[in-house]
Amino acid sequence: MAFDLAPPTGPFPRPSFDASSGVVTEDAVAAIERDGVVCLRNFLPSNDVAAIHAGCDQAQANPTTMATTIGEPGGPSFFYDFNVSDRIEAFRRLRDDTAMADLAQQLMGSSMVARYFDNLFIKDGGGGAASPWHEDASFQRVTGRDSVNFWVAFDHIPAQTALQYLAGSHLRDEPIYLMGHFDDDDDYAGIITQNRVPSPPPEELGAEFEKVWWDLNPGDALVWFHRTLHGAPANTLDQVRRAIAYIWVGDDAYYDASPGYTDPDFVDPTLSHGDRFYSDRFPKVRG
Ligand SMILES: O=C(O)CCC(=O)C(=O)O
Repeated sequence: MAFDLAPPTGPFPRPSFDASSGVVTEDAVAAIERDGVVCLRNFLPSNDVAAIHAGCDQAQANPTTMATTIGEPGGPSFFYDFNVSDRIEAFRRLRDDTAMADLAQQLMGSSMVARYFDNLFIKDGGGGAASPWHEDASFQRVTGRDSVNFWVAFDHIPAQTALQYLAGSHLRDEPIYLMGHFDDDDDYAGIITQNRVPSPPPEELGAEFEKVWWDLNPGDALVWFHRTLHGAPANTLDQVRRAIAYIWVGDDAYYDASPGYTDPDFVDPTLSHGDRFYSDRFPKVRG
């Protein structure tokens, strides 16, 4: 079965769940446990989105050394940077003053939640780079089940440019697939290889699992486990596509101090290999 990131067509394969109250139903918890991903509607009130759009402009105008911009000069770019919530108030508020950590706690079924990092994504319209198939575990120093990516949309994101997931792929009983660079023209050397294996070709992944996706409005969110395989096509719309991912960990999360690096490499020398994943650097925010 051919498998790629072509925009999916047809009805959405899965329901979505309202998150405006800051609490979700047990059905939403069952969905993420089964599929490894769940779609939450109305997580962020739409009148909060304007401040966030300004925050995106601010982040892009002031990139850190961790930032990457993929694309030819003058063409559409795919920009991403990290820990914007540490320096831009709109993203700090989104992290600290919303029900995000509560929802992450509920979806993981965890007694505690700790903060790991955040990752802002800005894809210009008009094409540019895709987000290749990957599992977030390959970019993290976390083993165990409880690491979720809470990804919030700031624009309308139709199927044409939506994230796609392989439902149930988080349950694979096999090593993590090695981290691959989002930029086809770039590569990694010296990355963590312990307990990791090269990723099989995408068409082999696609043969095993059902592909799922949703159309999103600004303020909707997708939440998935770090072992769920996912990717997204290039943004071929004529408008920008902005989103941020906050990474939260729970009870079943352990620090991976393996030699090598991740991109970027958020380390904590006070933690030893196999320690529960929380510390001053990665603070507990619930429990
Ligand atoms: O927004 C995208 O296209 C990429 C998001 C993603 O892959 C991630 O957060 O892991």
